[in-house]
Amino acid sequence: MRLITIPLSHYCEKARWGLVYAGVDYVEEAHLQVFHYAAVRPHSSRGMVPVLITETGAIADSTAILRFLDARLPDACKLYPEEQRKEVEALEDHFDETLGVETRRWVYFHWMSLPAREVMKTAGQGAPLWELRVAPMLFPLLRRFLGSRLAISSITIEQGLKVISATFDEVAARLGDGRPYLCGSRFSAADVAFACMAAPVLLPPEYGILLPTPEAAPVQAREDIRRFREHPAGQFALRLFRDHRRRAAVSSASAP
Ligand SMILES: N[C@@H](CCC(=O)N[C@@H](CS)C(=O)NCC(=O)O)C(=O)O
Repeated sequence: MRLITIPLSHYCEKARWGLVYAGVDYVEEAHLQVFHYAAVRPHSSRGMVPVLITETGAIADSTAILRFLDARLPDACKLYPEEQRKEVEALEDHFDETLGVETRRWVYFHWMSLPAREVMKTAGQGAPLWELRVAPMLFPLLRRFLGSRLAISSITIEQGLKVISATFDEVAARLGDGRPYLCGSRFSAADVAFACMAAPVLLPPEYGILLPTPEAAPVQAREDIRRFREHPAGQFALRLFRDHRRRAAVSSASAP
């Protein structure tokens, strides 16, 4: 299978996580933001990544990809266990549509303030050489386009931080009864979605591309990262990355 990505995207990270978990061999076709349109438009009218190209067709959207992969897994390893399907799906949608939107806006706001060369070191991993050569020249235009596409302003960032904090608090409250995962004793798509959507403000070392360490993040972003990393929900997401990010379903299910 072939996964078309913007490598930095946390929605793409969710699809990568699902592919590894399902034990699927795949190649990643990475593109820089905006350059990705040419690759995905034939498969997704919305022009969004991730898109998974399979033998039977293209699947756009990280949730659709996880559901497709889940159909291949034995019952004991499913990311959408039948008896909890509704709860898992509702949480996954909630994290994708609220937390993910705000953490993405936050990360672009801070990283786009860096020089192109710095941004490219992280965002360009795996992208074609020609895109890496052309992008720095277009950087002021890209910055303006993305700023308007993602509605980035100091007001939206401030409001977004409140949404991120509230979601972290909700997650911490849910885990307050001592359960190891969001829906109880079983690792599910809700955990994958939360960990991935939270990743931009946590910078987990196990992420599918190399992220900067918190010490190397833009100065103004460091206090938020420290705060979210120390939050119980941040600790939970970091644990999910540590314990589950690279593990295939079978070994995960048989783990103690
Ligand atoms: N709900 C979608 C969201 C995907 C999404 O927002 N992808 C972003 C990358 S982070 C994208 O392709 N943006 C390109 C654009 O909006 O032009 C999913 O879960 O896959």
